[in-house]
Amino acid sequence: MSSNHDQTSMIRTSKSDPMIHRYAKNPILTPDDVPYPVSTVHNAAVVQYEGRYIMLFRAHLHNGRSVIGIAESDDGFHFSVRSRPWLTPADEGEFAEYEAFGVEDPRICRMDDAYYITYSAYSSHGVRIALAKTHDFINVERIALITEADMRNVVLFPRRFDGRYVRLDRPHGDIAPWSIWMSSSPDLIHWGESRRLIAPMPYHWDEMKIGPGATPFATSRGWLSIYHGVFETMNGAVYRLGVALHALDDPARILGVADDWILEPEAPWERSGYVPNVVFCCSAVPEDDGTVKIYWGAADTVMCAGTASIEALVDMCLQRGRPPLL
Ligand code: BMA
Repeated sequence: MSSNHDQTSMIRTSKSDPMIHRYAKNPILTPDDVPYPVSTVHNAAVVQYEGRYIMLFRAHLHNGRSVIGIAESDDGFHFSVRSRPWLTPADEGEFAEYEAFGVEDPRICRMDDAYYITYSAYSSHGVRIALAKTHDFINVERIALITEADMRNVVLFPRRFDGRYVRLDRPHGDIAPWSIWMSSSPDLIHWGESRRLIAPMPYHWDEMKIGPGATPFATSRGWLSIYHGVFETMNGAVYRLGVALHALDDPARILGVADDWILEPEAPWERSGYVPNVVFCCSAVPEDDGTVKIYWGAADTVMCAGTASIEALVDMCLQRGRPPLL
């Protein structure tokens, strides 16, 4: 057996030994668990807060527009939903104009004892990203709209680099394939120094488009970033998850992008639902035991969770990589 084969088998073997071990009682949250009328529960962000887990999830109301609900858990798998949505479209000012069609796909980043939330704000002007902040997951303060239209999937890094905040973002224009970009800011409000970091790879599982997923987290060998990639088939798009590693001191430097996906729609509730064949990740929670809990929306209808070995994900980026840009 070659050493390369050894590495491969250590990283990933078969469907019976996958990169992400699905929680046995998936889905972990469904519309039936929500005490107000919703038709979906998906694309949720989870963080640890005061020894518990908080989930901010997206839910479609019965008018087709999305709000953000909140749920809490002791173990990261059993969540109970609070009686009212946590973030609904603003009813006055600039945010009201840009959130009129709904708020979607939150990501949470803990930094400086605050929890920052980036979310998609939809309106007749298009979709752009808004930034909000909370200290207690009760009160929430909107800070700024931090992109123009045609931007989704913004995740913040949880520290500054040379004094600047850094985010991964995903502009969607007409010319270049939809890719993962990076921008930086002195104050979280004004962003620039944008550059393209990782592009979809032609004739690959993510050839149609990619976008940031979970808030990146630090490992001893780099920032681990779980992203989504999309392949267009004769039967519609398939959303899968991939993983990339960024240098600890400079996240613009990509150390590896795993060639294979780490999760694809397999379970019945991932293959059918509101939008079939979708696994879409907005958060990952690293644990002290070397595992990471990964959360994904399944078929834009329910929430699922699984665990993975952090070392195995890092190995996959470094040992079975592909070029970030072509
Ligand atoms: C993307 C976003 C996500 C959604 C996904 C699959 O473009 O709209 O919110 O989960 O499509 O439908």
